[in-house]
Amino acid sequence: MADAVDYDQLIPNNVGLADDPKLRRALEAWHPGYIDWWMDMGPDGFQEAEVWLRTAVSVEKSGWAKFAFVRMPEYRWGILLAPRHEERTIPCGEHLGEPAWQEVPGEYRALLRRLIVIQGDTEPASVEQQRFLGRTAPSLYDMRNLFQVNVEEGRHLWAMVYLLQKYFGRDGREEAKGLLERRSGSDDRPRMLGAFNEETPDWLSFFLFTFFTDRDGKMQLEALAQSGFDPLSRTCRFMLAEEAHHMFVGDTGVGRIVRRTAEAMKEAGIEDPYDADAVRALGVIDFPTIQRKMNLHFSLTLDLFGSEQSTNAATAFNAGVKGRFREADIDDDHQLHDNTYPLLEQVGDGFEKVEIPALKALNARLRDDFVDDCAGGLRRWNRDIAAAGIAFELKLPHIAFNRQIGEFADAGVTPKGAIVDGATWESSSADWLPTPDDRAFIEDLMQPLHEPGKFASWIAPPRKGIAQKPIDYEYVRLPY
Ligand code: BYC
Ligand code: FE
Ligand code: FE
Repeated sequence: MADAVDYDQLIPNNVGLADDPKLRRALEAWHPGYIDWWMDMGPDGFQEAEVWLRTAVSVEKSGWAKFAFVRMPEYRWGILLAPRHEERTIPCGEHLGEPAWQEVPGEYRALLRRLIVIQGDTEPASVEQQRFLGRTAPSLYDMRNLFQVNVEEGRHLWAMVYLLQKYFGRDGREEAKGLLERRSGSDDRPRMLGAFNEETPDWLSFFLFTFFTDRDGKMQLEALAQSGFDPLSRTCRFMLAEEAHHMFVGDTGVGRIVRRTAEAMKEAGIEDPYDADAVRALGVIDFPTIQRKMNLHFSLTLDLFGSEQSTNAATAFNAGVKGRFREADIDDDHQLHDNTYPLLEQVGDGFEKVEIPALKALNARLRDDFVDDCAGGLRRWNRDIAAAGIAFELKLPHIAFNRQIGEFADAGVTPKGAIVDGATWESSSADWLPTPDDRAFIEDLMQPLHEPGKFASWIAPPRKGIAQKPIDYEYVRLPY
């Protein structure tokens, strides 16, 4: 079977590594550095634990994963591409309709390399950011989900390193090395994109990160899955299968925190969501704090889409190297020479949609698609708050709020979208973003719970376990 995954190799793969000794040597030479990085920067204190993890064993739609207890450093990080469609053509840009490339076109080599390196850089960055969270896991179930996400982000790094080493020769090998050298938050060698140098200090941040930032990952992977460079497309299509679980972890994680707060308030007869002292005394996280944390993670994630108006994005689309979200379903000429896109801009003391050339607005468009994709989660969370009879609604802040990149980088804009002067911003930002007090409260709350089936006071149990196992399954066997 052409797409069967070969697990007899040091590096499991379905890319015929056994028949490509040069590439195999390059990857095997990179492997020890990867393991060193994982031991240094991977889950701190849990490298010996046995974790109920899924490993991809096939790229078929059904039955692609198997579950087993694995120590994370022994996880079988593999190189897996979704099946090739022989007839696939380039879906956009000036090469529209031409056969997809199986090799890197010389003229787009630098462009492709840059996109692959940026994608690759985010994967280990997130593992670094989440490194200490195992210590404060609210349950074994949650700890297992964290580690599942971590090993898969590690595999996503392998996925990009494979492309670099197979298709980009010596510079690819250099870039692959660099991916193991940069560090999230480092002063001298930081990760490439802003949000990946921020901290993920607690589990509310982790769940918001997987809800928002992994969802940027999903959107970017969807756009790269449209690439005319077929190996990149196939790699991203397979990564998206794993990404769905990361989004599930975020969506249900925030949802369970929200549900627990709503239940606890109802039980205690507290109706005022702004009575933070009373709510916090119940051992749950008050909604305004959740909202402030959400404001932060949402705005950090929006910056990852780059400038709303971008010639880089136009170039990548024109070249057929990066498409739009669900390119094939969009009803236009897929070249965008004459199309416009309504871009939200600051006009005077308000915001207006201004039609600009669609080619220049591709980052804004993907960001808009992202915002739409977030709506389902918020709707579900708010339903649970309303069901408990509490008058509070979680809302995404305005897209211009707290931005560092693009159109709104210099604007002072409130979560509701009011434009304010610098002094007002400074004096009010504590209402909108997490405060040191919020942080201290949450840090205090994050006490580990390692008894199967038990959950910390601030989070509801999940509705069901993982892969048919019960909720009280011992998902992580700790070595002590
Ligand atoms: N921070 O035209 P511009 C994931 C730079 S997440 C720092 O505005 P462009 C994951 C930009 O590089 C998905 N720098 O933007 C999630 C450029 O620099 P140079 C990751 C930034 O290029 C959770 C300059 O500003 N994948 O997978 O159109 C866990 C002007 O660029 C930032 C990708 O992002 C920033 N936020 O778009 C684990 C896909 N934004 O070249 C994993 C690949 C922009 O002038 N990357 N800059 O020095 C891309 O498609 C594009 O590079 C970007 C930026 C969308 C990121
Ligand atoms: Fe990833
Ligand atoms: Fe992810």
